[in-house]
Amino acid sequence: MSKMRTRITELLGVEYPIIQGGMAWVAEHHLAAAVSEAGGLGLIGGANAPGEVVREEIRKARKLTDKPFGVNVMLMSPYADDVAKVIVEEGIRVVTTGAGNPEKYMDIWKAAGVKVIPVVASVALARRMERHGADAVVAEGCESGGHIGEQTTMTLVPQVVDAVEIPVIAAGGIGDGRGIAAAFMLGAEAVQIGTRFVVSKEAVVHENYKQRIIKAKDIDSAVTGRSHGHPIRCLRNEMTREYVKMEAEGKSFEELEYMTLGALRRAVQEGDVARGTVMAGQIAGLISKEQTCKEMVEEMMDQAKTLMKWD
Ligand code: TUI
Repeated sequence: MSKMRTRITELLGVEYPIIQGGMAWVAEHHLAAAVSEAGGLGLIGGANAPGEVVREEIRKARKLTDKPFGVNVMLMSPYADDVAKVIVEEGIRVVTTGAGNPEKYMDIWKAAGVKVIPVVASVALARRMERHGADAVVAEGCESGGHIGEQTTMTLVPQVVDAVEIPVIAAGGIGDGRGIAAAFMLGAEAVQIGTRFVVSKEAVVHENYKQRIIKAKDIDSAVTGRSHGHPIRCLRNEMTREYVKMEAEGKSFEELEYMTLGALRRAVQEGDVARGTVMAGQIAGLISKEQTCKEMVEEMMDQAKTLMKWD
């Protein structure tokens, strides 16, 4: 298969214009290494983990691959400062950030030569990140799983592409080569894929979680947390039904948060897909089988290249 070069493949030194989402509990060293080995950019999700846990994950990933991989910093984490330092100490070359504004870390990362790619859900934040020296941005639409903004991928990506000079990576609702081709038509130079990689063979995710994604239909996700400004997309279950009911009753942010404490871990590791949080994007309905990351990447790229007559 011939190469598909964009400013992003050059910036990251990867074969294909595909980066992996920084999914909490899911994006650990096995998945990150497998996506990088497949020719994309794998990422270790810092999530709510302490710096030392992330350091161990980085070291374990290095044992599995010589190819570049990055780290995603979840900015609402109480350990974000520590993780930001560990990234520099471990010589990580690429960082993506989520759920906030990474400005305060920009100087230390840039000084260390780390490529910084903030995930944004608005044009305003994309512009601001460019001014602060971001190397690229991920424009993530609300089709995504997990913490989301308001704009759809279809509307956000071209507006961000027009607003900034740096390259744009499209995210949210992309799960096959058609999605990649569509993202390129909107002006993106790479895509971020999350939900599809959750069902990869290499992802250390409970079989129940993978099966819920594989069996999901188009309308099976719900958004919780809109009432307190932290919307999260996940697959509907007992937990989301109860959450939405409590939100309608006007329960406080603290009460609602208490209910979801540890719920993502319970779903990912213990397979409690009834009472746990099964974060996934709207594209879950399209995902029908478990494959290796290499099979996924090659299938998606073959399809995208045919559609774009890129060869
Ligand atoms: O971050 C994500 N997706 C995530 S993070 C996550 S873990 C979490 N758990 C509980 C509560 C919150 C997070 C699960 N999924 N995607 C990237 C993303 N970032 N989407 C939207 C944003 C975003 C939203 C608002 C980025 C910045 C922002 O405002 C920043 C500012 O200060 O303007």
